[in-house]
Amino acid sequence: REVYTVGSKSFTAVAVNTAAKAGEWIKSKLGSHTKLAMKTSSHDLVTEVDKGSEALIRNLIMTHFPHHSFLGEEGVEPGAEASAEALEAHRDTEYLWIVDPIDGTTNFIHGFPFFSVSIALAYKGEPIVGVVYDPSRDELFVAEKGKGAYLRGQRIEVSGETRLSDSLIGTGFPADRSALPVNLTGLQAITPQVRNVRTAGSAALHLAYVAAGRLSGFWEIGLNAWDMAAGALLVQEAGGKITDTYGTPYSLSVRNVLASNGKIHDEFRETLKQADALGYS
Ligand code: 2AM
Ligand code: CA
Ligand code: CA
Ligand code: CA
Repeated sequence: REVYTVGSKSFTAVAVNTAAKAGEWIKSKLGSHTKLAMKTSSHDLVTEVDKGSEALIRNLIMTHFPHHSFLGEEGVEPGAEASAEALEAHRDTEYLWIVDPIDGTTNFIHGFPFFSVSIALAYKGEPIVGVVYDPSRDELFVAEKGKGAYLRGQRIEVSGETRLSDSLIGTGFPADRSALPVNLTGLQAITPQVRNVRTAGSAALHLAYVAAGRLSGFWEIGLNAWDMAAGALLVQEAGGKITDTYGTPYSLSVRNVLASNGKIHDEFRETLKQADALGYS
């Protein structure tokens, strides 16, 4: 792959090449990750591979676009306040790259092959390019604002279910244990109403699966901008809907997310709402 050509590459080409390169590198480190450090708890881990992947991505992107800004998970202190501050610091930034160098670190550490690299470019706070790469399956999901969402050169679309009872729904269990009860309450309300629930451990990949019609919908509480920026554009460009759990349209500052094929969105949200499981403050 041509990765080092400077000057003439489109934003999307750089995002795609960079995600592919980082993903290959991550995959090569599977099973031999080095230092394991706890960020906030034993539920929240980071490896040298997360940091190495972020450095690789940052270097490639900044080589191509030195005047752009960069926001990566591993460059921000853990916790909701630091995340909000980091985002706020970029409020007036025109071009901001938002990167999760490994989404699904827990899976990566355990060798469970469901993790991804998520790279988005936002222009004035709105994602215009989104790439989610799954190196275990060599699946690269890419979306460009107004131009659709693609996998292996084919356009992808959200699924067709119109009722929750026919839906396959994804969710994730928050690492922040204080947010866990509300997620479990939501799970208790949703599970009996849907075909089944999957929780595979990468929010970015779950969103890509909603875009590709493999999941009918997805919700999760307490996420950060880098988990969702690329996946949100994928969902939108694949004809789906993404809001926060309260129904407010998606923005970079959303933390409690609800994404769907659009057709089940209201029923999905209403079910969580009736269980008082929309979020926590
Ligand atoms: P990560 O693997 O990049 O950390 C799984 O439910 C999702 O939660 C993943 O996207 C995971 O991203 C994210 N996640 C893990 N720890 C988190 C934390 N402390 N706060 C918020 N999100 C977290
Ligand atoms: Ca993390
Ligand atoms: Ca993440
Ligand atoms: Ca991560």
